[in-house]
Amino acid sequence: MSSIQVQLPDGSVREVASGTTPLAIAESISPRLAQASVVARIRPLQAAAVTAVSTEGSESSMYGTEDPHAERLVDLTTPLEEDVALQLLTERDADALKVLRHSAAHVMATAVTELFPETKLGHGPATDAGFFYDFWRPTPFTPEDLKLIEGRMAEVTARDEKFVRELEPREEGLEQFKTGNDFMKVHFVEKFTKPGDEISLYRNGKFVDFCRGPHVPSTGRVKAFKVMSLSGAYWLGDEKNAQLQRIYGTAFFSKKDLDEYLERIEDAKRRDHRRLGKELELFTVSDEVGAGLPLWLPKGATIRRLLEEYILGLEREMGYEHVYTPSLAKVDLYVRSGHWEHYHEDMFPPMDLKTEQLVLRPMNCPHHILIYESKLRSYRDLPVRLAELGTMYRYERSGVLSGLSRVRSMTLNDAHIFCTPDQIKEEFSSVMKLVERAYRDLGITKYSYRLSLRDPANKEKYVDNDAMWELGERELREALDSLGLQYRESIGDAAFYGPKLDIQLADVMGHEETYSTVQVDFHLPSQFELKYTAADGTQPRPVMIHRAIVSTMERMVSYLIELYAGAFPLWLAPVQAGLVPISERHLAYAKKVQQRLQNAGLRVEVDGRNEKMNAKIREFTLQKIPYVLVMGDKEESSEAVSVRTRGKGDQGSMPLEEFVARTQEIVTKRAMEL
Ligand code: TSB
Ligand code: ZN
Repeated sequence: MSSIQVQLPDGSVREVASGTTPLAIAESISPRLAQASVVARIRPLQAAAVTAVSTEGSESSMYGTEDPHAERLVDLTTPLEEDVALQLLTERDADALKVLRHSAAHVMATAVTELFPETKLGHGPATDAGFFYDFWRPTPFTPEDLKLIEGRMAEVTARDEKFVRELEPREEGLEQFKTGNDFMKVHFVEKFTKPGDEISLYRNGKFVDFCRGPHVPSTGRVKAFKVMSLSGAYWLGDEKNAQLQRIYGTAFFSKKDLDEYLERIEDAKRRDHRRLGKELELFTVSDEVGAGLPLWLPKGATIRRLLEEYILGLEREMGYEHVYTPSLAKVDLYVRSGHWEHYHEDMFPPMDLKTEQLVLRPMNCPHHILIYESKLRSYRDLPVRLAELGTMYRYERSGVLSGLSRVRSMTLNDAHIFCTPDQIKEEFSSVMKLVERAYRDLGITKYSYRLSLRDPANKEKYVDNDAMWELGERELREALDSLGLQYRESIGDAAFYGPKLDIQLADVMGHEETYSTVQVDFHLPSQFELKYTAADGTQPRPVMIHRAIVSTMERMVSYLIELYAGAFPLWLAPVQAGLVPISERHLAYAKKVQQRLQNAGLRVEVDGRNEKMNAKIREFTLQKIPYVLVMGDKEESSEAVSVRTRGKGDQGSMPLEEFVARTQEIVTKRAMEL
């Protein structure tokens, strides 16, 4: 029998008989390792190029034929027949989790076909959050069915059936699927294999599925799982086709991980800004206005106004000049800037007025450029920092719209800094200081830096000028390094005119979006032939820095709603105190207290309804209002209020003036604590 070389991660090489399995090698190292192993990663040793293997839920990676020399995952029971580098993956490996989840999809399909034998199978890949399986069945699954399926899955895992790979001539397999009316499997076999191939099937117990694998050793490994939800989808995404039922599930290696995940989902639901936006009356979206065009309700508008006033104030301190410009312009302006060529897809179509064509602006930069141009600038004027809460419109596709976080009409805390090349670093650094200051005041603590670069191959999306891109990138990197900031890089996320430093915030589920951004641009100054008069009388071109500190009002408010789960710090709370007169005869005193607090700059609501005191307190509490002030005879006679603080409960009576002084201090300091 011939032998092969197996190289282990520590560099050591074992010579074993050809056909030895990763499991056997694991056992020869230690029985504990064999127990702990889930799946193996191999790389043929003569391979020239190494491509990472992914078990992500795309069809092609499930069944597709790929480069035989690439790194790939195999079952622990796959016979090794060539020289390979071998890595045994345990539960700690992210790829192992994906394999587990794909196996969990098979467990689900096993349960479904046992319970509902008429079901036809589609495919069942792992996803970032778990897995799903697509089924066809004449009747819809009910929530009770899902419970049954989950119960049966537990039985399938308790049976601890081995996942066994079987190879079968393609034509035989096809024949069986055709006889069984398995139209989706027939489609997959025909799509991913060719005549003469052997096809790969995985069996556990009586259940068989067309699948490229790999899988965990047995169904018993799928211990911590849950059936999550059901949705409809058309076969191949075409509404003329059969309607499929997609059942989503998730799986983890341990109950603890599963519980943590479920907890996180609950938390995310509780914080979801779309839900809180409704409950707390912050914003609404109306079908009659259109998708992605939110309406700010009075309380949401208050938060937005506070945020706007806050950032305008900071900018004034930092030497920005504020301007106002219209939300539309002639198409020609955007042709000149390059938006028309490179950003067209994100713009609404122009309005044809016969004598001219107007278009809703997707960005504010060209308007600010014209303001820069409106007079001669000398080196002494630079940097010129033009800022605006600029409203802009982007044609985001309907599928990506979400509440306030991704919209079609938005107002950006925008500014364009026109400076000399020498001033880039200092300007960049003061923008970063502004970001840090704003995040501190807003209570944002978790963020990361992303250097967003162009994709040099994509000539459509990015201005074609290598020298310019290299310069912009170098400027940004140097500026980042001089501040000692850690960042990661992302190819293909630059603006069409230049590289950006993006500041990424993640939501509860770990989903990231860009908020603040700083962008170095040599392109627009050149398109508009911008100049300034230098000390020596020459007319060099300024550089532009585009920057947004708190992003769009929409996106930032959506973030703050979720960050605080609607319980805003005092300075941002739309209503800061809810007043509860104990009975009707205390209403006059409550109105007097309201007046006093409003004069002190506080936002206050009185509940003057003829309701029980506790009902009123509950209502204000549900609205997450920071303070509920209760007042009866005792308070009235002593000019006091009885204070209930959000999250802290009943604090007892306090002189009104003391309450005013305390709250004013909290607001001024923008303190998080009440
Ligand atoms: C900073 N011209 C620059 C500006 O000068 C510009 O527009 N940059 S941008 O295209 O990156 O957009 C700025 C910020 O707007 C983004 O970082 C993001 O936080 C926010 N934003 C972008 N698209 C949307 C959207 N559809 N909904 C909500 N906010 C958005
Ligand atoms: Zn800009």
